Amino acid sequence: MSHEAALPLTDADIARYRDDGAICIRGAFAPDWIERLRAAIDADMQAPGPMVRINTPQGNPGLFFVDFQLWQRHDACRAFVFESPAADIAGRLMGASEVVYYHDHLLVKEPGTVERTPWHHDQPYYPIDGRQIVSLWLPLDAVARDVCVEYVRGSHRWGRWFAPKFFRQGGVNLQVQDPRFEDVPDIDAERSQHAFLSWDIEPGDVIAFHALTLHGAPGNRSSSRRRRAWATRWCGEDARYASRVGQISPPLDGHGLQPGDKLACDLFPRVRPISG
Ligand SMILES: O=C(O)CCC(=O)C(=O)O
Repeated sequence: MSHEAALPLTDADIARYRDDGAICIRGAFAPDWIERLRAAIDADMQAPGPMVRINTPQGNPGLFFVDFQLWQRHDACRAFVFESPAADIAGRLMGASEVVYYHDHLLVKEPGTVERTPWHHDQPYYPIDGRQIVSLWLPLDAVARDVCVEYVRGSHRWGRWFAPKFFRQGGVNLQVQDPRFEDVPDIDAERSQHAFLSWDIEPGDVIAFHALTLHGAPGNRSSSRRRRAWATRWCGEDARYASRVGQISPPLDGHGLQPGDKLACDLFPRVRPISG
């Protein structure tokens, strides 16, 4: 049986992803994946990677912990990239015949964390042009809707690119420049003008969203429930390396790509179809 035959995705899901820019796929990953990834994430928090970021100022309750590239350090994360249904889900949503793994991003909000994830969309952080870029936001804990990431429905089709900012507020900012960039609108002030998507979500479910879909997240008001989420980023064959002026995030380099190149390389492995 091919991976695709077993996918928990219908044509209606794919059409909704294209229209709305974010969907929740229920029961996409078996409990064994969740157990293995939880262990890897907890190990990573004990011994983080070189790009770790703490977004909670000292003295504030909780912890908003961010790290990257777990697939390079943890066997379970690497296995998820190459062996789980994730690559096939990403490929079908993008309508892609090739799937390249771009990077991963761990976002943990411990109980009591007050820091919001600011409104943003992801593609302006990346040196990538093209439409085939999807993220899979995988919670490793049950997440209530009032803690879940919120998505502005259809914003990936606005044709707008917003300047990227670090999630930690009040510090230095990312200085990526591009003539397309404008400031992120005050989405909270204009809530009545938009439709929002967010879900009560269980481990095994996953949210898939387009790299231009605006999103943000509240803190974690729960006094007892962790909010561990691991987001993996996937590209299709239309994605091309692009030069950017300033600092991209995450700062992944050493790939040797030139503007216009397809992404597949050692740092961004092609996972479907398997090369070599
Ligand atoms: O987990 C969060 O708080 C935000 C997630 C996010 O911004 C992302 O996955 O791009």
